[in-house]
This record gives sequence, structure tokens and C-alpha cells, in this order.
Amino acid sequence: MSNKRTLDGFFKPAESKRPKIEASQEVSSHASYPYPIPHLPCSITDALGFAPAAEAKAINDQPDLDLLHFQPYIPKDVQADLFKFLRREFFFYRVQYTIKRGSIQTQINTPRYTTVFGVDETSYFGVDGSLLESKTKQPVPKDRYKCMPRPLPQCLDVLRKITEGTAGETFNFCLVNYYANGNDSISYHSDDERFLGPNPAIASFSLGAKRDFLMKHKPAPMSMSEPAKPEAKPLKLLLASGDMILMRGTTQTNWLHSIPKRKGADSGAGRINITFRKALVRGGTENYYQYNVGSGGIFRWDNKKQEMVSWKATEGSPTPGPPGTVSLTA
Ligand SMILES: O=C(O)CCC(=O)C(=O)O
Repeated sequence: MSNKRTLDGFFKPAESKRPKIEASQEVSSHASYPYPIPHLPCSITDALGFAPAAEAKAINDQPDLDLLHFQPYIPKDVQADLFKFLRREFFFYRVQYTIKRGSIQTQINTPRYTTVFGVDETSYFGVDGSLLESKTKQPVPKDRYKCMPRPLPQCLDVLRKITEGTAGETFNFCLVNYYANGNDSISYHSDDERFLGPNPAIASFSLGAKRDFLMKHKPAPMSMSEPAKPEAKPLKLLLASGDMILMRGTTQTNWLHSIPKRKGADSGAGRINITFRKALVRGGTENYYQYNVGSGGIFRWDNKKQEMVSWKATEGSPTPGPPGTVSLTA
């Protein structure tokens, strides 16, 4: 077929030719989900078969730093559809919690929307969605977790499997951040919790608006016996839609990263970040659900209002099945 646009096509806005991302008839549902999540439309799943869309650039020219930057990882023709699909279908949270320093309690309002799926290595989800012990394959006692772990929906599991192939690592957790605009952010931190084990690999995807990803070396501990290492320079990467950063080796132990607030170009648009990780022990599961689901309300994308709105189950809205029901890959 010729690539030339016909006269007819010339007068129609190109946008109107694009089919809307159709919702799949199949869904992932689980007793822990507020509502089912449709499977990825075939057009997106098929295109993901071509990922990674570009070879990675290695960034390892600084002390203790080992990064791969794929620009992009997600093929260009489905980046926008995947972003819109995930923003439309996921349930999000705006988590609040308190920290105590000495006698002073401070309330923290997480400055972005979050959601999380997965369970640590000591448990896994059976085909019926129930939690089983990895060692014994027996049901996990009801009081094992304070939180209610959620299996990865099919739409994230597809991406997890492809990412595992690229990274040569396995992942059991997926954290999702939605930055509604340039005012949403994540402050400097490292993903170096003990429940991730030594030298954890973390694959981090960007979809939607461009944002800066800042990195700086942790202050070196003062040591009389060891010679001073060469000074590490701070790093700024511009993350675009479809990019993936694989952080590995000694990166988390030694470097901090952040997404600062943004003004100017792209600051009015939303961005989704997806990270795949592997938690080894129960503490990881408790931590991730506490800080990414919490105990507050649910938010869902409202396409008319073009913003996240508070979501409540209403009569007639799809409800999760009884505990244990699941259709993960059906
Ligand atoms: O949004 C990003 O790119 C970074 C997210 C992040 O650092 C995290 O979730 O720990």
C-alpha cells in the first residue's frame, strides 16, 4: 500500500483516523482489587513484542554507578496508548502517613498518586488467586500479612516478563506512580531497603510527560584507612515517554535519585512511572502496601474532567469476586 495520504485524508485531522484504545473483554480481577482491570488490548501486547525498541546506553562512568538507559524501551507507536490505558484503568491512592522524629510527629502527604501489586518471595499467588507459601505450597495463614497483597494484573505481567528477559533478573513487585503535573514529585531516596537484598536490580519505566531524573552520590563515610574515591558528579537524565532505566549493581547502595517538581515545558501533563523490583521477605510486602496503598480513598482517572477523582463503589459498578477468585491470564 502507498504511504501517500489521499486528498480525503489530507482534509481530515490525522488524529481522527486513530482508533480509540478499545477495552479488552477479558479482565484481571481479584478479591483485593476495588474493581477489575481489563487486559491489554492486542494492539499494545503485539507491539510490546518488539521491545526493547532501542539498544541501551550504559552509564557507568562514575564511582559505584551501573545504569542502562533505553531510549526508548516501549515502541513509539504504542507509548501514548499504553499511557492512556494504564491511567484510565488503574486505581490509585494519595497516601498520607506520619513520621516521628524525637517527640515531634509530622504528617507526610505523598506528593504523587501511587499503586502497587505483588508479593515477596516467601509467598506466591495460586491459579485461583489464593496466597500460597513458597516453601510448603500450603495456604498462607490469614494473619501472615497485615496488608492484602494483590497479584500483578495481566497488563503489567506482560511487561514484567519482557523486562525480566532484558534484565536477566526476576521481579515480584510492581510499583506505579502517577505524577499529575509538574507539582508532583519524589524526593531524593535510594531503593536500598534490606528486604530487597544486596545490589538489587530495579527496572524503571516512564510514560507520558518528560521529567528530569536526578542522581547524586551518597556522602562517603569518613574513613582513615581507605583512600578517598574520585569525586562523583551529580547526574541529570531527561526521561521521555517509553524510556526505561535499569539500575543495578552497587547503584542503590551508593546513589540517591529523585524526580523534582518541574516548571515550564511539559509541566502541565501527567507522567506514569512503573518500577519492577524483587522483595525477598515479608517486610517488603508490608512496606510497599503501607506506603503505596495506605488506608485512604481510591482515585480513578475521569476522562471528562481530565483529572483523578475520588472513586467509590456504587451499585451496579463491578465488584470483586469472593476471596480467592481470580482471572489473571484467562
Ligand atoms: O518516577 C520515577 O522515575 C522514579 C520513581 C522512584 O524513584 C520510586 O518509585 O522509587
